[in-house]
Amino acid sequence: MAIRYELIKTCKQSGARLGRLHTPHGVIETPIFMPVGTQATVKAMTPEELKDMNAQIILSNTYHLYLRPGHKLIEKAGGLHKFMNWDRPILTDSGGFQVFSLGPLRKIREEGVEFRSHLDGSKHFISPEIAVEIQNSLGSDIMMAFDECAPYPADYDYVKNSLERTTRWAKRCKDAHKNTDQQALFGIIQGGMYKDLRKQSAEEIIGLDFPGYSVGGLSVGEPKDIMYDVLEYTTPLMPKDKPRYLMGVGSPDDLIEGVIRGIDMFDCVLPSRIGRNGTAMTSRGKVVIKNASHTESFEPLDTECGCYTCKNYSKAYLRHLFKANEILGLRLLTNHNLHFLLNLMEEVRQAIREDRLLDYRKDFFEKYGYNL
Ligand code: PRF
Ligand code: ZN
Repeated sequence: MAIRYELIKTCKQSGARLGRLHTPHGVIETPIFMPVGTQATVKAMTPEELKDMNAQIILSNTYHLYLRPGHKLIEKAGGLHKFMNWDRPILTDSGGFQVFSLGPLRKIREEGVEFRSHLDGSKHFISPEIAVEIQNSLGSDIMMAFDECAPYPADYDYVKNSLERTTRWAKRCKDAHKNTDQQALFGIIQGGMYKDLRKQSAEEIIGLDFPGYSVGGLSVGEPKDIMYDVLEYTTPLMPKDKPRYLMGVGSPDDLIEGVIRGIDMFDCVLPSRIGRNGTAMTSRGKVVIKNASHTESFEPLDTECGCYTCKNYSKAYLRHLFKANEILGLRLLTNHNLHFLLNLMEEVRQAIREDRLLDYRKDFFEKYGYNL
């Protein structure tokens, strides 16, 4: 077995889980946020900078690396860890979600998905077997099954067909995956916003016995209260002795609400993407750095933050960098936002240790507000 999940304790106040995930590239403390490095780089950050902010695991994408530079090239380079100079754990998403985001550029068949590259329009085909083969070449610690993420809204029959195909594909992924000692393959639960379909998917996927499970198909445009409700229904159906991953979720409020509902792992492009656009997440809500109100603010982005950016630079300077289109500005905001979310998860872990996560949530929202 490539990975082992150790449940250390559950928070007496909230039921949230504190754990450790042992992987071939080291131990991850959970709950954890995973910065996204779609193209074998967390945009604008070096691996040293990621380590300085205590990133324990990053996520990368099968679809993008298959198209460019090609998984065979990365295999030749000695695998994704070596290629990108990152020696801590890596999780790769299967490409399912990315291919389905292509809209009219793709065609779903039982065998797999035919699509055109977003780069040059060339024709490609990814099946469950091919998604596994690509991720085997990349050498990620955790691989994801090839699934279909139904859009929101979608009608009942569509979601039912789609989750049943996702189960058949999950089985094919499992059969195609051979080196289970070095790489763990996670199953993905779908079922849209329909509880009985979530139950069906959970039972089918868990029945296939994967070393970890994710909840897919959420945070696809539905209102937050629906997402929390579906999540709250789904996590109790999942085994307690395996890690649980909520895919594509990463706003501060969703991380806290997800952990309270029993989730251990999260990933999202949000902190890095909005950072490059000049928006910072802070303990007092979001800061849009180009706003005129920051022109003469010689304070850091967040007086409570210990990141490199906040220790060394003022909002006035960061605003200047963004107004002048200087590349350092987006590096500094990316660094701050990722540090902010990683630190938030460290605080969440500490609150679980001390059985006070509901108190922590209350304090957090009182300061932070609900503006992201
Ligand atoms: N499936 C996969 N990747 C994903 C998702 C999914 O449903 C989501 C949904 N939020 C994000 N990333 N394979
Ligand atoms: Zn900071």
